[in-house]
Amino acid sequence: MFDHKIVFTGPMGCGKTTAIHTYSEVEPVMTEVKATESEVTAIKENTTVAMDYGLVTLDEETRVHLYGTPGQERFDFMWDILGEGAHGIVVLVDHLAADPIERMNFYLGKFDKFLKNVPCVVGINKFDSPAPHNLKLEDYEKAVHERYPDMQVFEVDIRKEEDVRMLIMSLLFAKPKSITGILERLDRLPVPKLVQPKAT
Ligand SMILES: Nc1nc2c(ncn2[C@@H]2O[C@H](COP(=O)(O)OP(=O)(O)O)[C@@H](O)[C@H]2O)c(=O)[nH]1
Ligand SMILES: [Mg+2]
Repeated sequence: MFDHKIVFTGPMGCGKTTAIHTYSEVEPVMTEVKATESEVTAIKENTTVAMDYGLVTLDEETRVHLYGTPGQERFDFMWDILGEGAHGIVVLVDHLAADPIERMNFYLGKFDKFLKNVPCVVGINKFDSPAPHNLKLEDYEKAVHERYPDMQVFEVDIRKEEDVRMLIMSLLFAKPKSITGILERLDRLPVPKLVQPKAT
């Protein structure tokens, strides 16, 4: 069995918990509590305090563990814990935020130390409603590619299973980022068994 760890990150309300709910085949483990801080209650009733967790089996050999980082900065310490050993990182962007590119850059920066070895994709979520700005997908791409020329940027509706799947697949099939990445991947691939030559 090959286990992959994919981390969803991004600011509060970008859709991390929704992504894991949409795709997990087991009842997701959530550490949601009733929000009390005004910065949170202004946005939603519940908030994730430690992490979200879900699991999906792609085939008989491959499982993907899905983790969502907590939204609030006072749980920053969890990000390094979740980033460690990740095989892919999804940065989700709330297109409806006032300053989505600044927020996206902030999260890319937070995970930057992992991005040398670990593939990352950006998912721009909530494209379905009018936003308080005129940003287009190309604007997000331009901002990402200034710093990470190979990183893929997708428009997604994270409530749709196929969109979550696309993000995960693009990470699992991304080309390795470094020798460390190649070695890690080799570790997870089935190695063909050597056939002993028959004695003649
Ligand atoms: N309009 C719209 N709402 C969405 C979309 N994705 C998620 N939401 C809603 O956004 C809210 C916040 O999502 P949540 O998953 O809790 O965000 P988290 O803080 O990143 O875990 C929820 O009420 C979702 O139903 C989307 O693509 N479009
Ligand atoms: Mg959440």
